[in-house]
Amino acid sequence: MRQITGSCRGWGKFALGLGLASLLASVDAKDLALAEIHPPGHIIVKAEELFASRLAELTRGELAVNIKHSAQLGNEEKSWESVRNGSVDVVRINLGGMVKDIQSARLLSLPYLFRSREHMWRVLGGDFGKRVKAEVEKTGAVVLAYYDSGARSFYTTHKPIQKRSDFNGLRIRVQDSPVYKDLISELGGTPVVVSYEKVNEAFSKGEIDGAENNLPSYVSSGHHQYARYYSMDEHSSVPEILLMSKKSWDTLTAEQQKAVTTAAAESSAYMKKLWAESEAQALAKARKEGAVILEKHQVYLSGIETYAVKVYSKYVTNSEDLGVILDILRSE
Ligand code: GTR
Repeated sequence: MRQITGSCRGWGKFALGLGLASLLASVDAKDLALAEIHPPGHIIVKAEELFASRLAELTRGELAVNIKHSAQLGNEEKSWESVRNGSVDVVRINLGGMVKDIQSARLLSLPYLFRSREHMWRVLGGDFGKRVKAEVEKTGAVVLAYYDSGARSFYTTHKPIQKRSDFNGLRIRVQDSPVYKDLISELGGTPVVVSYEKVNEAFSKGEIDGAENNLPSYVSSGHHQYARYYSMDEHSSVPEILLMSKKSWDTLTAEQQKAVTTAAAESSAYMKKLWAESEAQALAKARKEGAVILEKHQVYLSGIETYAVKVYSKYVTNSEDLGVILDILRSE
């Protein structure tokens, strides 16, 4: 517990706009640390700031979220571990980094599964979303919300990727996920696992020739300064997830839990609204700073897709999952 002193730094304009500072000035607040790898200014951190300000408002200052951005609490792998063992209260990670433990995350990470963001959101809003939640909650973490992550595309240092054979001989950074590693191998490249915070270093040391990510992360991380060719193949759309440790969740009153769920849902909706704008801003900044963007029609998708979908046979291993994947592929 700590005394809030009246400082509203980092709580965002929403809290300030509502005159919350004075309301909260003398309330005993329970601090909730939120582990985040992105820096301030990233759209995800903006969503978390809204989560924090709304939660403070809904609980009249009882719960204070302290955003530990820029990997202050360690990398994403560490966050996933910490939220399960209860050593951190809240984490925001990408489902792509949970595949070793969560079968539905493995399926979600399969390349070219979703046709659009809207398609991904519809699938998450249905039975598949319930399955993800159930599998994650078995591990000791409570699912608070999903956030947009757009579509991930490849980017490279020396020449653009346009077709399958362009991967030959390239070392491509991936998250620590067997699905992504196999994807790069199938495409003819060499996967190199590097933690997100260390990717710039790997580029500058010449240890990798490329990576893949969505536009806001490509630019906010500064990867565009090393890998100037961004090829919009949009091979995967794996959402972000906001989780609370069960240990912290159980210390909250029912009313506080309700406030947490509401604030998380509002922050997700807020982010959904801002996502397209944030992609457009990132694209404009990338172009302005010298990135060469290859539009989807300039990337010969068929050659890449044909190889990429070979990984399905390894990860869709039973008839239930096959049914799930076919349903997703066929769904509107
Ligand atoms: C970002 C995502 C992070 C992390 C990162 C990565 O887009 O928001 O959670 O997954 O990509 O590639 O490691």
